[in-house]
Amino acid sequence: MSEVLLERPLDGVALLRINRPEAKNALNGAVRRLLAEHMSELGQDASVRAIILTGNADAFAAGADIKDMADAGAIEIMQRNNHLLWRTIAQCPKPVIAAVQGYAWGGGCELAMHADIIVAGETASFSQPEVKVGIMPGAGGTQRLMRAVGKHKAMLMVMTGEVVSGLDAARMGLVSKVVADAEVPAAALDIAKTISRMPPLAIAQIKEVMLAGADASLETGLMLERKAFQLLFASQDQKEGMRAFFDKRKPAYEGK
Ligand code: CO8
Repeated sequence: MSEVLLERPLDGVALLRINRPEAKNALNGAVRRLLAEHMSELGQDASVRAIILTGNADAFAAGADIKDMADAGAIEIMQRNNHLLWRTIAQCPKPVIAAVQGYAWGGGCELAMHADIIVAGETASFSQPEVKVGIMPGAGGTQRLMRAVGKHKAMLMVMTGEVVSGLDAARMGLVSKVVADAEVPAAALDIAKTISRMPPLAIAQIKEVMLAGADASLETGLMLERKAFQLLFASQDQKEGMRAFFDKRKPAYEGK
C-alpha cells in the first residue's frame, strides 16, 4: 500500500494521509516525494477546494526518518534537495488544514506548520527534538515556529526539544483549534467543508496575500491586500455573493 493515501471524504475536499504506522509516520524520501506530487496535482485541480493533511490517531509524523539520515554526509544531504519538495507543499495554492493527533515531532511539526490551519487533539504532542540527535530543524522549524509563537517560546522548544501538548500549542498560537483527540478528523473535515463552500478565488487571494504579506513591510502587505481586494471585483463570485445577500439565499460560487 502507498505510504501516502489520497482520499476524497467530501465533494471539494481532498485528504492526504501519511501511512507508515510502523515507523510513527516518519517522513522518508518516498513520503516527502509523494506529498509534494499530490500537493502539486491537487493544487491544479479545480474540483479541489480544500486539502486535509493528516496521519493516524497515534502519529501525525514523528519527524524525518532518522534511518534515512544517520549515515549520510553533508554533500549527500545537500544533493537530495529536499527543500524543493517542501517548497512545493508550502506553495500549494489551495487551503491546507493539518489534522494532528499524536506525535508532530521534528519534520512532522515542520510539516504541520506548512499548513494554513492546524487542528490538534488535546494530547497531541508537538516538538522540535532534532537537537537531541545532534542536528537542528532543517525544514522551517527555526523560522516558521518563531513566526508562529515568537522568539522566546520557539527558542525554548528548539534548544531543549521540549514537548508541547495540543492544549498548550493552542494557548501558544501554534495551532488554530484544539479539540478532544477523537474529534480531530471531524473538526478538520468541518473546517474543510466550510472553506470548500467559500468562493475559491477569494480563498486563493486570501492565502497568497496573507503569506506574502507576512514577510513584507506593513505598507507592502497593505498594498498587496488592496490589489487583491480590487481584483476580486472582477469575479462573478463577488456579484453572486452580494446578490445572494440581498436575495436572502445561499450563494452558489463557481470560482469564476
Ligand atoms: N525516524 C525513523 N524511525 C522512527 C522515527 C523517526 N523519526 N520515529 C519513530 N520511528 C520508529 C522507531 O524506530 C520504531 O521502529 P522499530 O519498531 O523498528 O524500532 C517505531 O517507529 C516505533 O517507535 P518507538 O518504538 O520509538 O515508539 P515509542 O512510542 O516508544 O516512541 C517517539 C515514540 C517518542 C516518537 C519515538 O519514536 C521517537 O523519539 N522518535 C524520534 C523522534 C525524533 O527525534 N524526530 C526528529 C527526527 S530529525 C528531523 O525530523 C529532522 C527534520 C529535518 C527536515 C529536513 C528534511 C531532510
